[in-house]
Amino acid sequence: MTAPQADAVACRLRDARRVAVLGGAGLSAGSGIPTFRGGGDSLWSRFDPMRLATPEAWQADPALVWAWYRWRMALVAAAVPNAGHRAIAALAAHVALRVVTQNVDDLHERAGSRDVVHVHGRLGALRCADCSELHAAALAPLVPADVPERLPPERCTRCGGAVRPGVVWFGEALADEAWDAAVAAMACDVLLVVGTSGQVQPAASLARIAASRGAWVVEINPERGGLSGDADLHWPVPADEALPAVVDALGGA
Ligand code: BV8
Ligand code: ZN
Repeated sequence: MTAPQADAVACRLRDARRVAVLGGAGLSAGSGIPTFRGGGDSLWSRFDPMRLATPEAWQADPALVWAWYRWRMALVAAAVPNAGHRAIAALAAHVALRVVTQNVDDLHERAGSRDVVHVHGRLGALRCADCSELHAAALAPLVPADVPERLPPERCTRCGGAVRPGVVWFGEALADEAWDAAVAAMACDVLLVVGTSGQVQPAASLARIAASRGAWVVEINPERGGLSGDADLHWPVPADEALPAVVDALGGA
């Protein structure tokens, strides 16, 4: 028997011409990637974002920042997509779907989703902090336990500058191309807001943009958060439970 919420979402999806997902760290929690906020092993309960995820932190201590991101790259490399990622990839067989994520991992892509918009960049999209040259990730593989607490950044092959992770830090502008694609995706009939606390702007404003354009918004998150007020339905279950149930209700992958 499917949950009534799964049937309600499937019913909306059947009538939708365009569908979007706005995802956050909760989607990858089921793959063992820690979320940012909240208790347990969340990142910001263990680390100070101002010392690790700002341009000022990079200026002050690039070895510390680089080591922290190498540790996170190793966590992601060791993780596999969960049933939530796989269900989103499967949904694309049923509806015209755009995936917008705040996550910097590649688990959607590895689950089979195409054209994922990463509004906060990607861990693997390395670039030179000085000349912006892109650097394909030809880094030595690491396991999380082996990443030292400090690690000099790789050097740019063009100018010798330090190579930085391709993520958007606090105080940095989002890439125009990603932001424009995200806003365009919000012109949808149904928006699935999955696993985000809605604390970080401007990404959090995307749900309001979709709602103001007439989208029906469902929030899939065990907790209520900053975007609950924009949702027509709050479904308080983990993503890797809810999303496969929606695909089942639609008639399988
Ligand atoms: C900018 C780096 C301007 C990448 C990240 C005061 C008020 C308003 C705004 C501001 C303010 N002061 C400063 C700002 C702006 C600031 C901001 O929003 N700050 C907030 C926090 C106060 N924003 C910025 O600085 C942005 N840039 O504004 O630029 C500008 C313009 C022109 C020129 C120059 C500058 C840039 C923001 C980028 C931030 N980057 N990190 C990295 O290292 O990864 S933030 C970090 O938060 C991640 O990137 C992440 O993507 C993002 C959002 O977090 P969530 O994904 O929502 O994750 P969270 O842990 O919070 O929540 C997880 C949720 O999952 C929870 O709700 C939980 O219940 C749920 N969950 C758990 N398990 C499950 C689940 N759900 C479903 N299933 C489960 N199993
Ligand atoms: Zn360079």
